[in-house]
Amino acid sequence: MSQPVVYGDPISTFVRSVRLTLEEKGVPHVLEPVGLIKGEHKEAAHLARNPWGKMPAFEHAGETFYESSAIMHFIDEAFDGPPLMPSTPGERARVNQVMGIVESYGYPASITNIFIPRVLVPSLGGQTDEAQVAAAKPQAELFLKEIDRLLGSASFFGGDSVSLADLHVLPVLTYLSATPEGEALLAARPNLTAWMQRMNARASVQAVMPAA
Ligand SMILES: N[C@@H](CCC(=O)N[C@@H](CS)C(=O)NCC(=O)O)C(=O)O
Repeated sequence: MSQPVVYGDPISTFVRSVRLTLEEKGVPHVLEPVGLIKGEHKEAAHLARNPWGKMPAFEHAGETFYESSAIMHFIDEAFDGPPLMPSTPGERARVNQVMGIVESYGYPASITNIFIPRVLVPSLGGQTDEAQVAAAKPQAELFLKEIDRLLGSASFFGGDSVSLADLHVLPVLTYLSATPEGEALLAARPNLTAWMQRMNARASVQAVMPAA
């Protein structure tokens, strides 16, 4: 059977989460590049895959999906390899809760309103909107406080082994920690910092996010 295809840019957090999921399951895949900076996700070819003009999109054996959490659950259920969801309803709800937090609160605060204006915009010759960054800091702080609480003293968000929640959080925290704001917020969270180090040592992370 042909390999699953991920459409997107390797720098995108949600593309990274989907690719990390495939790597953790041991599933070889094809990355079909869609340039984020070039705006290729707003062109007709990609809009046909995802009408919202977002990445990733995903294709396997004639089925196509978008929305990273749906894709990640599909991969976990459709392929052999270690399960990436815990076994009890409570633990599963916790993993889904963390994934929802990433999508609804963590990503907008950390990426849209801190990483992009602080790092990406200047790298492209623009100027940081300081008011945008300052306004996002309390939300980023709450994001870290809450996921720190949910992680607690566990090794991973789903318990003893890596879960989809870990794979959704990591790419966002990696970019946030590359900003002075994120670095300061993370310095106050030793459990989360240790979790990041554990994650960064994984072969999947080194394959998908080699600079992490
Ligand atoms: N809820 C979507 C969000 C996808 C998303 O926002 N992707 C970003 C890249 S990390 C994107 O496509 N941004 C381009 C844009 O908003 O124009 C998912 O989980 O797949």
